[in-house]
Amino acid sequence: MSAGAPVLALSGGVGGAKLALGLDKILAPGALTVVVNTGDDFEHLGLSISPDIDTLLYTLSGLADPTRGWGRRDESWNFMRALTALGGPDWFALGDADLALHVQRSRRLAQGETLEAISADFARALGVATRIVPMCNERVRTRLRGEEEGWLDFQTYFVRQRCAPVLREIVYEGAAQARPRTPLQQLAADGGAALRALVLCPSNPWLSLDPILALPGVRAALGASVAPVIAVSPIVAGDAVKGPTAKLMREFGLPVTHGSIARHWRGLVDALIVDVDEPGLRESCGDEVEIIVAPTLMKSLADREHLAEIVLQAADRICAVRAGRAAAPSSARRP
Ligand code: FO1
Repeated sequence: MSAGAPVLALSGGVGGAKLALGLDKILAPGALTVVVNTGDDFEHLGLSISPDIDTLLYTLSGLADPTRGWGRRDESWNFMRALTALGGPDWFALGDADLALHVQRSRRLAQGETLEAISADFARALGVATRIVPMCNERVRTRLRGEEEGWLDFQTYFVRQRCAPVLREIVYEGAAQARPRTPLQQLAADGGAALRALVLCPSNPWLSLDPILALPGVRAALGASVAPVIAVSPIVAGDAVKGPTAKLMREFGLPVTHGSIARHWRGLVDALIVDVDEPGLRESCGDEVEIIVAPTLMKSLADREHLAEIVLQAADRICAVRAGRAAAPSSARRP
């Protein structure tokens, strides 16, 4: 299939951005659209912060800090030093160059512009051809109920309390009232007929992708997609690569296995890419789902591009099989 055919990816967090970079590098400029989670967004110091949009923006523009995965590389921290000296909150680190982006976004939002328009301008300004689209423009907030702590905002849980609270419940406040942005509306309208692939990046399903699927019509659109839906499991060597995925799964009584991820995506995906096979994985996926065993730990750029190739090859294979079937009598694809 041509490198120019459009691909839609859903992503959030650092892990998702890694695969998005691999897709960005192997596809033609502008072929990739990434719909990004905004459930992590919050207001801090009077600024509107959109961490998952920024992580993707910095990752695709080569500005991301390679160690942390979030924020910019080669940062200076004069602002944080001065803020702390004034008794300001120091738990959420804002580098000097990163701060400029938050100030500019906040200023433009306050003038009534949309997060979508601002994000598109930032991508252009940073030379990113891939379309970076927030899942919606309305305020949606992932909130978590800790066993001891009660309800927490996402960044309070994730950064301030370093994911220590034992989670009992997750809600995506505002999702039901939000309007999914154009790529998702397009998917609902045409079933992704023009898409080469629809990719669920290896983000935390519960924290980074479910907010997107919680928007009206998105889960149904995914389930009805004629484009192949390819998911990459965020579990590697029986654990999460980074962040609270494994801990969250244990707290929800889920085995930290690809089987749990497969059950979470059951009925939505056509292929699941895992680092190792597991007994019973096929049953967890549901019939007709292809299980692909491939290296999913992305340390280098080559790893990111290689995994992206595997994702697209899976999609092309599924398309070819379907095209072949189209000649034969039609068969129901998914239960
Ligand atoms: N994560 C941290 O663990 N500590 C921080 O101080 C921190 C600051 C920060 C600033 C800007 C930004 O865009 C992201 C930042 N993150 C920080 C990461 C952020 O909390 C997470 O990347 C997402 O919310 C989870 O995917």
